[in-house]
Amino acid sequence: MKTPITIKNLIILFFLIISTACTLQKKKRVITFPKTDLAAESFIPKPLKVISTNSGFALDKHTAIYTSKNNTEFEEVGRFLANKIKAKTDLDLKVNIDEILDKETVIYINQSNGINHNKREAYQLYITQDSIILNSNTTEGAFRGIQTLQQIIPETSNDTLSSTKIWVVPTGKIIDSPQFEYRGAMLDVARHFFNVEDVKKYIDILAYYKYNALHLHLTDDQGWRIEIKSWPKLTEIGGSTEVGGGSGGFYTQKEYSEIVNYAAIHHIIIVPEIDMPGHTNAASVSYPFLNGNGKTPKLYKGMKVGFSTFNTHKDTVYAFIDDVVREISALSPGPYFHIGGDESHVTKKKDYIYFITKVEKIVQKYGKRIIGWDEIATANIDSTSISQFWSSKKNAEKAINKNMKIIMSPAKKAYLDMKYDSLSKHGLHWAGYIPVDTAYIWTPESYDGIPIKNILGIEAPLWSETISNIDELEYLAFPRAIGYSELGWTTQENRDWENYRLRLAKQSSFLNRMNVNYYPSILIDWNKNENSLEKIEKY
Ligand code: TNX
Repeated sequence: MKTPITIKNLIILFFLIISTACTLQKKKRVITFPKTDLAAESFIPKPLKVISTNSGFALDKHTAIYTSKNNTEFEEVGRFLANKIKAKTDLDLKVNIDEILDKETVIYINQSNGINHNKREAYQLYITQDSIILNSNTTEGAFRGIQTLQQIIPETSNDTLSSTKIWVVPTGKIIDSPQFEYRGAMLDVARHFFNVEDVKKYIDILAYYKYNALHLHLTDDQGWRIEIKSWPKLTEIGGSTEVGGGSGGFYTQKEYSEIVNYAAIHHIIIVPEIDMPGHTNAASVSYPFLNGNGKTPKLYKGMKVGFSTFNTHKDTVYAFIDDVVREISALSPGPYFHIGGDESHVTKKKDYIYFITKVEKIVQKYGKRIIGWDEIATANIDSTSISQFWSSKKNAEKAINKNMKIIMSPAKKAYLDMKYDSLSKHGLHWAGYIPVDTAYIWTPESYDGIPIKNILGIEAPLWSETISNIDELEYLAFPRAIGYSELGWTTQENRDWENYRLRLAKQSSFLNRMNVNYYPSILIDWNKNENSLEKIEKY
């Protein structure tokens, strides 16, 4: 009697399988997607490799996001994506919910050791009709990958394809990794102060374009902008004014940590800069024993550079610097501490060299690597220290001879505070005008003969002598900062101005949605339906 029972069971099992398959089949909508082309999407920065498969993934209210099990950092990336999708489409996607069966489309964000790539931020995206799989070895990679994904979710749903609203994501495969490991922007909060909310908004936009560092120029002649508990007058006195005589301001340590944490959620490190031995008037007004230029320091509201210096001979000055570096380093998880070092025109050469070498050791004691403006390469410093190239080829050669890494910020190409043209409302032009094409068309990989093996990355500095609020900040930073993101991420073979300007034109919908006051350069045919005409009239 054994055999018939088995046959009966098999028959039951067979019908069970058939009926389940039919139910699943019934649930699955058959959607005929319009032909898509993933490779033609307006990504910025352009990924390394994009292959189109010409169909569509239906993002809709049934889509669920799943992230690698027991990995809270990946789960945070999933939630970050869900929030961004909500802001763009108003869809409320669930993250890591238990039941999966009735979900028709799924986004998986996977920690996978299978990405054969030595760059931490590498990721791969596989988009098919049913699923989007994002693989990366690291959380940073997953985070960069979801920026790419955000860029291909359309602004509007296609309501003719199905009874529910769906957003059609083009299918295909993306293999991506950055060319340079350091992709930074710098904000000068010393000449004019920008509050925590302003900095957070800047971070939001930078993260979307895969920046990974924000350098804060925290001190200068006109202002000291970060609380140092052991030296309270720095902010009390030194933080009390700014260029033009406004009331200045500063970050309490709590506020600075708020910026650091906000940046960390966006996988951006904060690079704190205490500029010295020059650009130190605000510190010397607060504590006159620091001063080394023989004059009585007074609060300064002008725009000149090069008149101030610390006294490089006093032990008390180095004890002061030790406290400052210790307090700031404890609040800054990133690996770098920027010591400035530029334009110390009233510091004797031998004193400058002595000073930089001593300060390098203080910074190293607190576990950080120094970055300094290109002049620091004139001192006797370690190959582990980093030179930020802004103008002197000679200093770059010195850095190369010392086997140092270099961050590329040539003023003629990468200074966000240079005017676009003679009509620009804000900005300076000592290094020239930098229209949107000039900002993009140059090769950091070989600029001024600096070999690529020495280049850590690129950074776009925004000095704030001529800007005092977020609208003015955005006017100078955007759209040029978008181009610098591509110079840092995308290889030279994949960059092309004519192609870039078309992709840049498409960024207006994101920039408008984020309420960014970008400069509507006439070199770009901004999408006409995005209120940009209104903006063009405004300028
Ligand atoms: C030069 S670049 C400076 C800054 C000014 C800037 C204005 C550099 C290291 N120093 O102090 O703000 O020019 O463009």
